[in-house]
Amino acid sequence: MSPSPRRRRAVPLVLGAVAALLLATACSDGDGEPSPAPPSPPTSSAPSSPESAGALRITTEDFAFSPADPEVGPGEKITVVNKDSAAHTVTATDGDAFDTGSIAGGESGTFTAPSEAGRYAFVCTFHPNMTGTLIVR
Ligand SMILES: [Cu+2]
Repeated sequence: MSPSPRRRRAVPLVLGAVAALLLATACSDGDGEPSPAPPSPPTSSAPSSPESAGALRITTEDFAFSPADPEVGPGEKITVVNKDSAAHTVTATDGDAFDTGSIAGGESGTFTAPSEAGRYAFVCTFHPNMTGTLIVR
């Protein structure tokens, strides 16, 4: 006689526990769906800061390029930041592969790397002792 009332009580307890588990599972599934998939869109969904997204930067400081031998991908856009007070340029010495034109002191400019792989010497047209080599992979 005594075991049957125990069973009646136990059944709704188990059902309640199962329901709670199902609810908890459903909740965590709902939370988990959007979060575990961040590595998929690397190129398309990053329009906010293209400059900081791995874009190469050359700095001119104390009448020198840093780095002096930047390595870039073909057609990559390069930002040149002039930290001197004098104007500088990043100008390809061979032909007209690229040229930032004059970048005033404290300003920045950009140029686009050639699409063909190779080594491209460049110079500041104002200060011929400022030289570097752009390496296009
Ligand atoms: Cu210069």
